Amino acid sequence: MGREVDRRKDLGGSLPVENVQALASKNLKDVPSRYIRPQVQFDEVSIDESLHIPVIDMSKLVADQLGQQDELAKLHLACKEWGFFLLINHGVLGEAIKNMKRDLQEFFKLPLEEKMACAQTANNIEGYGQAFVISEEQKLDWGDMLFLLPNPISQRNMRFWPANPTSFRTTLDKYSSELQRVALSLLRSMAVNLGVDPEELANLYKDVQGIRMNYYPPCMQANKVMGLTPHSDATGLTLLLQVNEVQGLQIKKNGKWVPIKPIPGAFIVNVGDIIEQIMSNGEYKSIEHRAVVNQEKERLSIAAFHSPNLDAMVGPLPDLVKEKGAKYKSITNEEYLRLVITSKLDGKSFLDDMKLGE
Ligand SMILES: O=C(O)CCC(=O)C(=O)O
Repeated sequence: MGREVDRRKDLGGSLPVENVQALASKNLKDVPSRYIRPQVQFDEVSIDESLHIPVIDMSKLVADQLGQQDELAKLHLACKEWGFFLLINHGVLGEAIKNMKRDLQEFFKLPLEEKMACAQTANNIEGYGQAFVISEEQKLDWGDMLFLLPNPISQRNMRFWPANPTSFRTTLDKYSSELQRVALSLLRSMAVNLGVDPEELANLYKDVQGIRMNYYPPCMQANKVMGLTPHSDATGLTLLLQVNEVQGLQIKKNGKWVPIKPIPGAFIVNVGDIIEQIMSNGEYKSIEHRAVVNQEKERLSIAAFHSPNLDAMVGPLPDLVKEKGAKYKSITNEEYLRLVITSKLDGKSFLDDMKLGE
């Protein structure tokens, strides 16, 4: 086990809590109170059909393509005004996506004891379980997850990678490298838009990738529980894939929750807190989002998070603070990750803590 793995292990973990898939299979009429959030049913959900999340065509972002400038401008606006967009023509092989969806569904179908072979261990962020549980009192999410760090490859901790289904490891290896490639390419386009060196920025992000695979069981009291607590992603750039046909992602826009309807085959991309801070000094937006639960059907999603290297500084890029001054603090990514992992998910409060006074 390399030094970096040990450093990651020390970053902290989450308190162990009951497996939600097993709990849901009991078909309890009343969900335990730790999952009940009575206010959820009163949250305002937008039904405004005119609110269309931007769609970015990745094939047009590539240099010398017809329409490149227009697509770059669309991407810039999407990052500034939405912080979220759908990505089409991304070039990820359909086969890699299909296999990932299939193997993940197979994994979650396994008996609990088999899935527990990949269970989280104390003080470790990887494995099967839950994240961001820091107290015995806090409300819990109606979902389980498998979190793995496929990159850097040299520091993979295979102890947490499912051996069943047998193709899982090869499938995730392929999927993660494809997504890493897409993320780096998008980051280069964002760098062009922000006026910073694309290769310098891509270099910062070339190593660290985490993949969170979510399983939200159905719930009879779906309107009173939350699949995933409202949060903004503490990382850099997220590529999300909805695995089955069940929708549940909602993003906060103009004070309301807007349900996101994915285009088949597209990724849902969002700017994370580090891009809000490290790249754009507040110009791009890392938007709060959440996952709601379906009353009858299970829902699965896969979020691939891309972050700067552990030794990088998390803070505004020097080129961007010359005129307006830094709006956020700068700390090492290692210190930053430790803070994130040992905090409770709580909207955008974490990013607020990184803000410097006006
Ligand atoms: O399940 C979803 O649609 C959202 C997942 C997500 O936000 C996450 O894993 O951080």
